[in-house]
Amino acid sequence: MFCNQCEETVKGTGCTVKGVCGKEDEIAVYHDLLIYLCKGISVRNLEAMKSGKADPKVGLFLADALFATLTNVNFDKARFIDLINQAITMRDALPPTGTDEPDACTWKPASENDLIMKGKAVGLLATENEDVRSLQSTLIYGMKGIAAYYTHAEILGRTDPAIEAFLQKGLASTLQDLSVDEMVGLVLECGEYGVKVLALLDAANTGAYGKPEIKSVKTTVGSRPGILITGHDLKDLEMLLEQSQDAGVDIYTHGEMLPAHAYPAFKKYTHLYANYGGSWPHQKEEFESFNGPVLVTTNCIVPPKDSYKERIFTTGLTGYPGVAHIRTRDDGTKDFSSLIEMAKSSKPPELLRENSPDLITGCAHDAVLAIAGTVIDAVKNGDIKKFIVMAGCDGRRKSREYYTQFAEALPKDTVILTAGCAKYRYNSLGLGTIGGIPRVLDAGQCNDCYSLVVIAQALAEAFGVGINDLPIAYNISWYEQKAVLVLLALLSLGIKDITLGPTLPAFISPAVLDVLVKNFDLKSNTTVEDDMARMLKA
Ligand code: FS2
Ligand code: SF4
Repeated sequence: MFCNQCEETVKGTGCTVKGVCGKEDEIAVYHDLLIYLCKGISVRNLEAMKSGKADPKVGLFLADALFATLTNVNFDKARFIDLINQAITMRDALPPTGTDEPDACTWKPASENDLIMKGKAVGLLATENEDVRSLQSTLIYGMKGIAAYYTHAEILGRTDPAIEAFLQKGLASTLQDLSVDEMVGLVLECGEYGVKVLALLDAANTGAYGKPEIKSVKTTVGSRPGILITGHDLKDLEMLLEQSQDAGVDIYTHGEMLPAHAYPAFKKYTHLYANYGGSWPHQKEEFESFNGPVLVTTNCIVPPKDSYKERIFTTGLTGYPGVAHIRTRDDGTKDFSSLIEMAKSSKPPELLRENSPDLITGCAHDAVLAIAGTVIDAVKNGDIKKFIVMAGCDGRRKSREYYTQFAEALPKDTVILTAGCAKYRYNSLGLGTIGGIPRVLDAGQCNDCYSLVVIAQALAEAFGVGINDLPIAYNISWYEQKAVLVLLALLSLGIKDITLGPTLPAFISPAVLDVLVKNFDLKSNTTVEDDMARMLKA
């Protein structure tokens, strides 16, 4: 195996024996093979579009397949073999493009061992040129981000054929001999589609559940048994709330599900009780002490301990061997009765921390723009000197303490704009308010970085300046491929001078980094003191 797609990759170069995430060599090889087959499907379906013979199911299948290979989503061999078989069937049902098709369009396995052999042959290192590999990887990882967000939007009934077509164009492009300029163009186009898919998901979430309202969420525990729900899928939360409302149990959010409390549609569920725990790296301790069943709706699942494994349920594209999986019925519904029954006989959750503060969330674009006048006045009269976008992911590494220290060290006339699970590094520090405006404005999940862009664009308009002339600095933390997409989306909007950490992606070659530095002034984070001084400069 060779995988370098996340920030925690071994030695900052690549995982070669087993992933730090827990991904076994065999699963990594299946990931590579599945993506290879997706390239073959894309070549054929793009050609079939010209004669009206395209398969309309291809776009969503590709999105699901790419999403399944994202970090910390699915570790289940059987599910990948199933996806690989589906990919071969789908590809072979499409008309061949000619007699000189790429191997990805024609290769067939004779045995399960062939899957392994082929997956090993078509991995990342099959591309010898370091810069080509870097640009193709950046594109594929960005598209994994598109795929994840697109899947969520589709679940809520929002689709966009242009996004599906881009996934196919991007995948097919990696089988072509393109110039560096053409590959850079595709990476930037991926960022443009990133903006589109973030907007689509924003419309899907707000269309289904209303516009988030600024909300203070408690972090205490009740006396009834609970079900913990983590991940990003609001539809799963809705179905769980609906099915559990008279069961005598409470529903707690975890990780990226915290912002769900801000959606008006969930207010009627009085058993949506509190948020329990923090970001994904802490789940081993938090799932243990929760005592009740845990529903994992997306990434990030960490290989579970035996002590609580039987209380974990995956759903959607997530999976882990030996963990119960809740399937989606043909009509899109799910049956959560097994979790609910388990919860009824579970002990209530244990309190994680005495006096842990409430967490403020729901500061998405509509909620913040509703108080835009107050925010603009605070900037004009100098009460707010700078906004710092500290969005993205959390992770295991000790070096991420940088983000807590940075937030603590920020002067009191600064406001943090956040989204994603990175927020747990500083959303309970009690940083206070400025004229009633929380100093940590949490727009929501990582996809709600879209809200931060909308807020920045509205401020730029209000002040009559360009987006890079606003008093906003970007100190982004990344971990997985959705953050790669969010970064590309920000770059496509022309946002410059972004600081990225805690380390730069291993898949960015020195030459590609040079392009990013020259064109976008992208920087790696350094020390709290140096970065603070640079970012607070007028
Ligand atoms: Fe955090 Fe993990 Fe949102 Fe990422 S919960 S790192 O996948 O998606 O952010
Ligand atoms: Fe390693 Fe990250 Fe890939 Fe897991 S996802 S194998 S930790 S690079």
